[in-house]
Amino acid sequence: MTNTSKSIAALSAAVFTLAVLTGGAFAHATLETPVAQADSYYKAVVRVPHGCDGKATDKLVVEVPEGFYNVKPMAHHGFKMSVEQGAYEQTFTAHGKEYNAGVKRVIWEGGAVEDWAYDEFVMRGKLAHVEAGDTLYFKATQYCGDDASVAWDQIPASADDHPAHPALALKIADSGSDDQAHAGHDMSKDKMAEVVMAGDIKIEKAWTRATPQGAKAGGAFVLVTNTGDAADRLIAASSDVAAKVEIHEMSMNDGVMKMQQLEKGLEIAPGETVELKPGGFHIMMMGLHKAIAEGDLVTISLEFEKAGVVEVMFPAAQLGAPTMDHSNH
Ligand SMILES: [Cu+2]
Repeated sequence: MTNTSKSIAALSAAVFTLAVLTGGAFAHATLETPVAQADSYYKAVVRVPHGCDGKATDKLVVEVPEGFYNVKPMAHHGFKMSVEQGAYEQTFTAHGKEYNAGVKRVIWEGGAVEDWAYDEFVMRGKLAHVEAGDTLYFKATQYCGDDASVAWDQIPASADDHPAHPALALKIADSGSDDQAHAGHDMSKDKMAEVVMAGDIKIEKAWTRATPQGAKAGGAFVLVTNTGDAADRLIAASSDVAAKVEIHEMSMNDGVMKMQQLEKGLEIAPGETVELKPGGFHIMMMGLHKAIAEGDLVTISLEFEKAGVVEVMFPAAQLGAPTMDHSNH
């Protein structure tokens, strides 16, 4: 053990790990992209949704799982970054070179993520010695001063097991699967919709579309799946691009298409997938500050009653892509 890891172990033992937090009632620490293809490069974006019961997070330690190699962490503004090297269980080969050891732990410390804030910590590496169906678990611990921490280190015993503090799961997808098309891509380059998890809620295939100059409203669409066993509800949304964002329903009433705000939000029943699409449920951006152009990435925060607030990127398709009449806004 290195000196640093010894001091971390001592610190872990000494700190009071909060046990009052229970699963589902708050957002877990998660990976922004929870699915990737075997043997691909992967950017692990560790999302820290809150502090430790009111206290700011001043340190984050992430363990690099076996199967994720040649890891390079990204510096984080306001934090000092360090790494610990360790032996790989299996030899990793890249460009004809063999590696038997590398970064096994990344530490960001000395900064502050307030309890009311959200932050992301990033590392990049290569997935190897894994196959479709495998799950890699990134164990992460948030420290908040000397007397509080939250360890995200529990590995579910089965698919039905929902521990209170799950380790961050990365599912390895089958190369032919639909999931794979969304995984491992650099959003800014490919403008591909990402797969986002917020607690038990899975959000994917988000998209919006370009709006005509001067348009005051635009729709946004997404697939939302409740992977948990309690109903949740999409209750609100907001974005920097519009004065307000609402959850709408479009329905046929006495032969007339009507659009209205869902005052109580949109229920996502356990095990169900709800598609927000043109002509049905949709997210409505109202009072657009400027036109949305094809290829833009529009960030919308979606708020779920149980899963909490999650930021989702909506890539914009071309103007007029599957039409929807917003004339009654
Ligand atoms: Cu609408």
